[in-house]
Amino acid sequence: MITVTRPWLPSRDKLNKYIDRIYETKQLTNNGCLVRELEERLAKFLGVRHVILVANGTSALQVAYRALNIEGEVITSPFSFVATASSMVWQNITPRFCDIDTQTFTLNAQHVERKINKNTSAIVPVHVFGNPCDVSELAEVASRHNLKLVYDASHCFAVRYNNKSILSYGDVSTLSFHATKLFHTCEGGAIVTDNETLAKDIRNRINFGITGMSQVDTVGINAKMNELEAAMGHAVLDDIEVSISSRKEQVGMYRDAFYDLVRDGYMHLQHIRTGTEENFAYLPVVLNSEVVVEKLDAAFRQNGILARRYFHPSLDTLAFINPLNDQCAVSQEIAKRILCLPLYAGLSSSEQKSIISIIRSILLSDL
Ligand code: T4K
Repeated sequence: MITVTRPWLPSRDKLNKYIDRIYETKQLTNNGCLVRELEERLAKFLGVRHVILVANGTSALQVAYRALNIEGEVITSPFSFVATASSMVWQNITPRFCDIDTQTFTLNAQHVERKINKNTSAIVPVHVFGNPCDVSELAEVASRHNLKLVYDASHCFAVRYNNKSILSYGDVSTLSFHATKLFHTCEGGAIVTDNETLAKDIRNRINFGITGMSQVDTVGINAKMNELEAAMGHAVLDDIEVSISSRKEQVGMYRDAFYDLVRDGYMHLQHIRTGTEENFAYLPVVLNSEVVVEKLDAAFRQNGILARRYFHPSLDTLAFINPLNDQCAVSQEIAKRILCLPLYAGLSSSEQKSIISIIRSILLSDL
């Protein structure tokens, strides 16, 4: 089976080198040395000030909302994985969905301002598939209305924008290090911020609010990463350049192969914002109708290929996370017509050629 992604698996020798440390220290969790060292390595590699490792990308969002006192209504994107919005509802925050841009698939910053009311406390845009949002416009809107700005940057490991890490925009950015991500720790995530006081508060909150042997200062939760996950993170980080460059080659091959299909209007690709250094984590294609998507998906399955309809359905169509019934026509339309293609180190060029040939035969036969 060719699946949409496959986790990067470092060599057993490399992983064992880190796991040996756990056997030496006998520290399995609670801020052990592998977690601390991984935080330092990641901060350096990503070019950011504070990286706080957590249990997963969803808890990264939840802790960030809590630490920033986010409540009431939050403006966010309907074109994302469900965790972006369900993490809000879980904390009694009401998501207000604002539509996306047809080309970049990120929040349409001009529409955001219209959704702001007296109950709004934050904006949570998503750099979807690693494509940067309109960060300067969003920063202006947030500052004009005194709102917190939290980027769901789950797809953005190693993405840079205008010569700096995309994670350095906003009050906080969150990452997912799930097994399906470019950089992973099996399960895991991180909260990234430049603000020292906030970083300290977040560190306390992910460990039950405990600040000393007999001291608990605030409401916290258990959102810690453990040492085994950190060991995997170290080993994956050792190989990250290889993993990115192999994806870069594959994305190049897809883009070249789709040149005429895009030119002749059979599909369109996400417009990557100028000034972006990409991480090649996803390769979404937008087809002309849901019928074509279903046809292609069926042809793929017949050939043992499992592409994925990320992100379908559009989150504004889910009543349990959209109590105020916001409607986002662009997101609904893109969600129906999008398909993410297989992309991972280890996908062979002959496998990629057969994926491309199936796409061409379905799209060109659909005249
Ligand atoms: N915000 C955004 C924007 C996100 O995209 C996500 C997560 C989050 C927040 C929340 O972060 P976390 O709390 O998850 O850290 C996957 C992931 O579970 C999820 O992390 C990710 N986004 C989302 C986009 O994709 P599924 O249900 O599509 O995964 P699954 O299990 O179907 O895996 C896809 C393919 O990957 C499989 O067909 C085979 C392959 N695979 C998967 C796993 C887990 C493997 O080969 N090995 C594996 O261990 O959600």
